[in-house]
Amino acid sequence: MKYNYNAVYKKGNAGSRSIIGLLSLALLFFSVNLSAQDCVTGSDQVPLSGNAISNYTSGVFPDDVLFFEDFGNSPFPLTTENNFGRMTSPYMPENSFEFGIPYPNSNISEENDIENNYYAVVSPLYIRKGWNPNSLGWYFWTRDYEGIASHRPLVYDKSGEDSGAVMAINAGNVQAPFYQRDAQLQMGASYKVSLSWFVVNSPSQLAVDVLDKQSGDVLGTIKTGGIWGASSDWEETELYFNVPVETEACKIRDVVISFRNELQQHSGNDYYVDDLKVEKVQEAPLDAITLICPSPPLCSTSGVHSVNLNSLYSGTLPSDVVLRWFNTPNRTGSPVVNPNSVSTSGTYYAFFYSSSQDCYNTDNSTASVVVSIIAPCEDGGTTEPCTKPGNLNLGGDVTKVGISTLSTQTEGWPEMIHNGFLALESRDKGMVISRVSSSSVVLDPKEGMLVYDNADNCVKLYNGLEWKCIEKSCNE
Ligand SMILES: [Ca+2]
Ligand SMILES: [Ca+2]
Repeated sequence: MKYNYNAVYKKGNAGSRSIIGLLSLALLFFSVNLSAQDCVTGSDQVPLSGNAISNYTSGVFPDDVLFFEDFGNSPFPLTTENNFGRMTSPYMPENSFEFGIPYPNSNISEENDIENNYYAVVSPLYIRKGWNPNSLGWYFWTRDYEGIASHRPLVYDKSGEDSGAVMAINAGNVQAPFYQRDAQLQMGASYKVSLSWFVVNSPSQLAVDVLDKQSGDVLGTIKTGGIWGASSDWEETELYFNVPVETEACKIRDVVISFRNELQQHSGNDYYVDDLKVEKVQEAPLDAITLICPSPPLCSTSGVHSVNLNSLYSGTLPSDVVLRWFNTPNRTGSPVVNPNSVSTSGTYYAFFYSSSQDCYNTDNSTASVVVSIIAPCEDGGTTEPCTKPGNLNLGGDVTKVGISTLSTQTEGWPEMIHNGFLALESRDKGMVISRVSSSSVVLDPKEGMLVYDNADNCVKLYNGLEWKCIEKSCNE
């Protein structure tokens, strides 16, 4: 369809003009019912850009690299306090590989030895230090930095530094994920997943799943080749996937990219991974997979439960014209009262309306959008997220410290507020917390830290892993 708006108005047609001539101007204004096609010329339909779903907004993707992981460096010198250089990863999924606690911090040999289904982020040169020195029988990971004899050469991480860390994984019979991260994909784009892996004990095979964050659906899986003999050097692997172009039925944005063991085998299947990277690329090889579309979500945790119909208009409004929306193609019933915030699923039909001419561009609109409002997940998706005021009547310790701008404080303030440390009081002033250009400028943030992010216009909380806007949700 082409939409070509000349924004030319004409009033009436030849037939109606002959009637007009017999009528007074006032009568004309109130009684002549212009046919819709006479109201706006150039087109009879309103150009729209697709349908609307309440938990989806097209993203902005300034960075081509979604994430890169080199696992940093093991602490040095090696002590029992720092687990002999062994570290955990915040991206190890729950209920998957467990941290291989070294000896003597743990007396469990499976943990010390990073046995099947255990892992550690650690420099390969330091692994042996976590072994029980009286039980080195199963020690096979690599020669350690003290140079104890082994038939293997020293294995360094990808950085080549002594303390450069890898994720050491002892895979078993379960196709367990060992590293997974949230990411936002751009529809129609192509991505490259690259990783380096060193098979200490063969055989091994890895896979990467792309999961829909909302539904958990696996949208695509890409596998490395299998390695059937121990590596003599790092294996560099590049895997690719495409994201389908956006359609009314297919919207992908928030995903989880999950690296996992592909080979279901206890024996062998032990390896290091390093330099995991996911980045957008101009194009993928011809044999790259394309993600499938996720099933529609049953409920939404996005906090967005309405859509703006007017935002779907893709043209330039002719002068003197506003958009009006109806639930029927022939404008029966009343126009939608607040099209900027529609919270009821259904099909909505668009019309141009000229208030000065009091007419619509057509009697039968085929310009429609299907609105899908995804209920919030709280309470089975039946109610909006809630907030509740704190209970001030619980008793307990009083709040001893207060800062007030009032010349006369409220009687009993701040002791009347229970179990607090510090109370602030003002009739007309707010508390101002640190305002930063972006939360990313905060070096080494601490869990529980708060800032106001000027770029995202929200108060953000650092949860120990990432900064997140504080949003409306139930206090339970
Ligand atoms: Ca590394
Ligand atoms: Ca194994």
